[in-house]
Amino acid sequence: MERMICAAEAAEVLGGRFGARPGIETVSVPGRVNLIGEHIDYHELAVLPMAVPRAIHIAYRPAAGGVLRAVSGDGYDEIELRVDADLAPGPAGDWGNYVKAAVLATRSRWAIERGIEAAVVSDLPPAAGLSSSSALLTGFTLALLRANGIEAGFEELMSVLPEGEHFVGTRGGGMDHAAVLACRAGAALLVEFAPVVATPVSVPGGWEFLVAHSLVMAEKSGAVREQYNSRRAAGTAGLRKLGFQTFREALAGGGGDELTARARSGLRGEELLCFLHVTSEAARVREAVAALKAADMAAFGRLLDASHASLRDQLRISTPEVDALVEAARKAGAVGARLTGAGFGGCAVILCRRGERAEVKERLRRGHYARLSGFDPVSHLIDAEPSAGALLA
Ligand code: NG1
Repeated sequence: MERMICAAEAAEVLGGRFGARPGIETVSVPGRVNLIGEHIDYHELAVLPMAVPRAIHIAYRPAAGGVLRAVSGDGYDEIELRVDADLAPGPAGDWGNYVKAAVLATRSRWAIERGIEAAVVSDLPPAAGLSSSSALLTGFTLALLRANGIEAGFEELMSVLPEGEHFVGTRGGGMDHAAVLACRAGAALLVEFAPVVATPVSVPGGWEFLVAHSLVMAEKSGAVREQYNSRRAAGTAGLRKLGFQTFREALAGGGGDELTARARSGLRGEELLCFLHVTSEAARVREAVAALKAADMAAFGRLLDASHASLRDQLRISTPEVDALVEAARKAGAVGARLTGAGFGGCAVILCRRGERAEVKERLRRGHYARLSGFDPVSHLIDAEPSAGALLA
């Protein structure tokens, strides 16, 4: 039986490390799985993520003198900094970078004086494409704001969090922050940008999603970061060569064959491939939202498959391990499957008919995972019930 980690455990860790004084509050931020719309949020195109029932829980209490001290239940190094200090990033992969990013994001809009004592526990697998980094950044931002008596809303938070994440070095978009804040239980979230608008779209009762790990860590704060950023740069370079300022402008005429022909005659190599991924994925998001609203599971499944093919062949962010997992999921009875998140490892999102998910999991376990070492069913197969974001939990 899966053991759920909860906020009370973070409070225990906090009391154990910093003393059991009163005044402890908690904030829980879920991870998210992106159903469709991959590597397009940073081009300000709409995406369709959903929060998952795994989260980062932070227990905190205001601390005097502007000092922030944080411990993690997973044994990472303790962090201590001043909330008014000049903060520079530490080594890539250091969890303190996300805490510093939260301080800077908060300070970019609000005046804060109090620090916090904080403890973090999590059952969200890291580096899996499930947004553990954005959940950490968002959680510390909310804790700092609340400890300073500031209650911020969705738009205000969205005005600082994506930019805050750039401190860590990834030129990502705002999908993750929107999802971990604003998802509703039972629904996916259509996130549009400039301006940011988040609209829940109910997941039909007959659908179930499964998240399965490829067992390859997608450590985006490490080497993969350059790869990730290069896809964004190539897409933007292609866009400019064709004379557009934004992808929305490029797609304003409806996209389709005419735009594809123009790209094929004007672009080559990386720029062409990235451009074609972005424009085709934008169309798939539109169709996926229509399929979700119409409860057309077969159409949604085909769109997942087509998205995977584009991520593998055009954007080239899949790996043999993720391709094998996606293939195994389809053979195991999934209606559709694709890589989810930043890529270069991480997870697949798998669509199943209600009642068949357990069987799909069992087949993956007996077939695909039996050949691999390091498989742990609790961390690597997640029943992705559509969950609530931090502002709605
Ligand atoms: P994950 O899967 O959390 O690494 C990253 C970006 C998203 C988006 C996806 C790809 C961050 C914080 N997250 O997500 O904005 O671009 O990749 O669709 O940069």
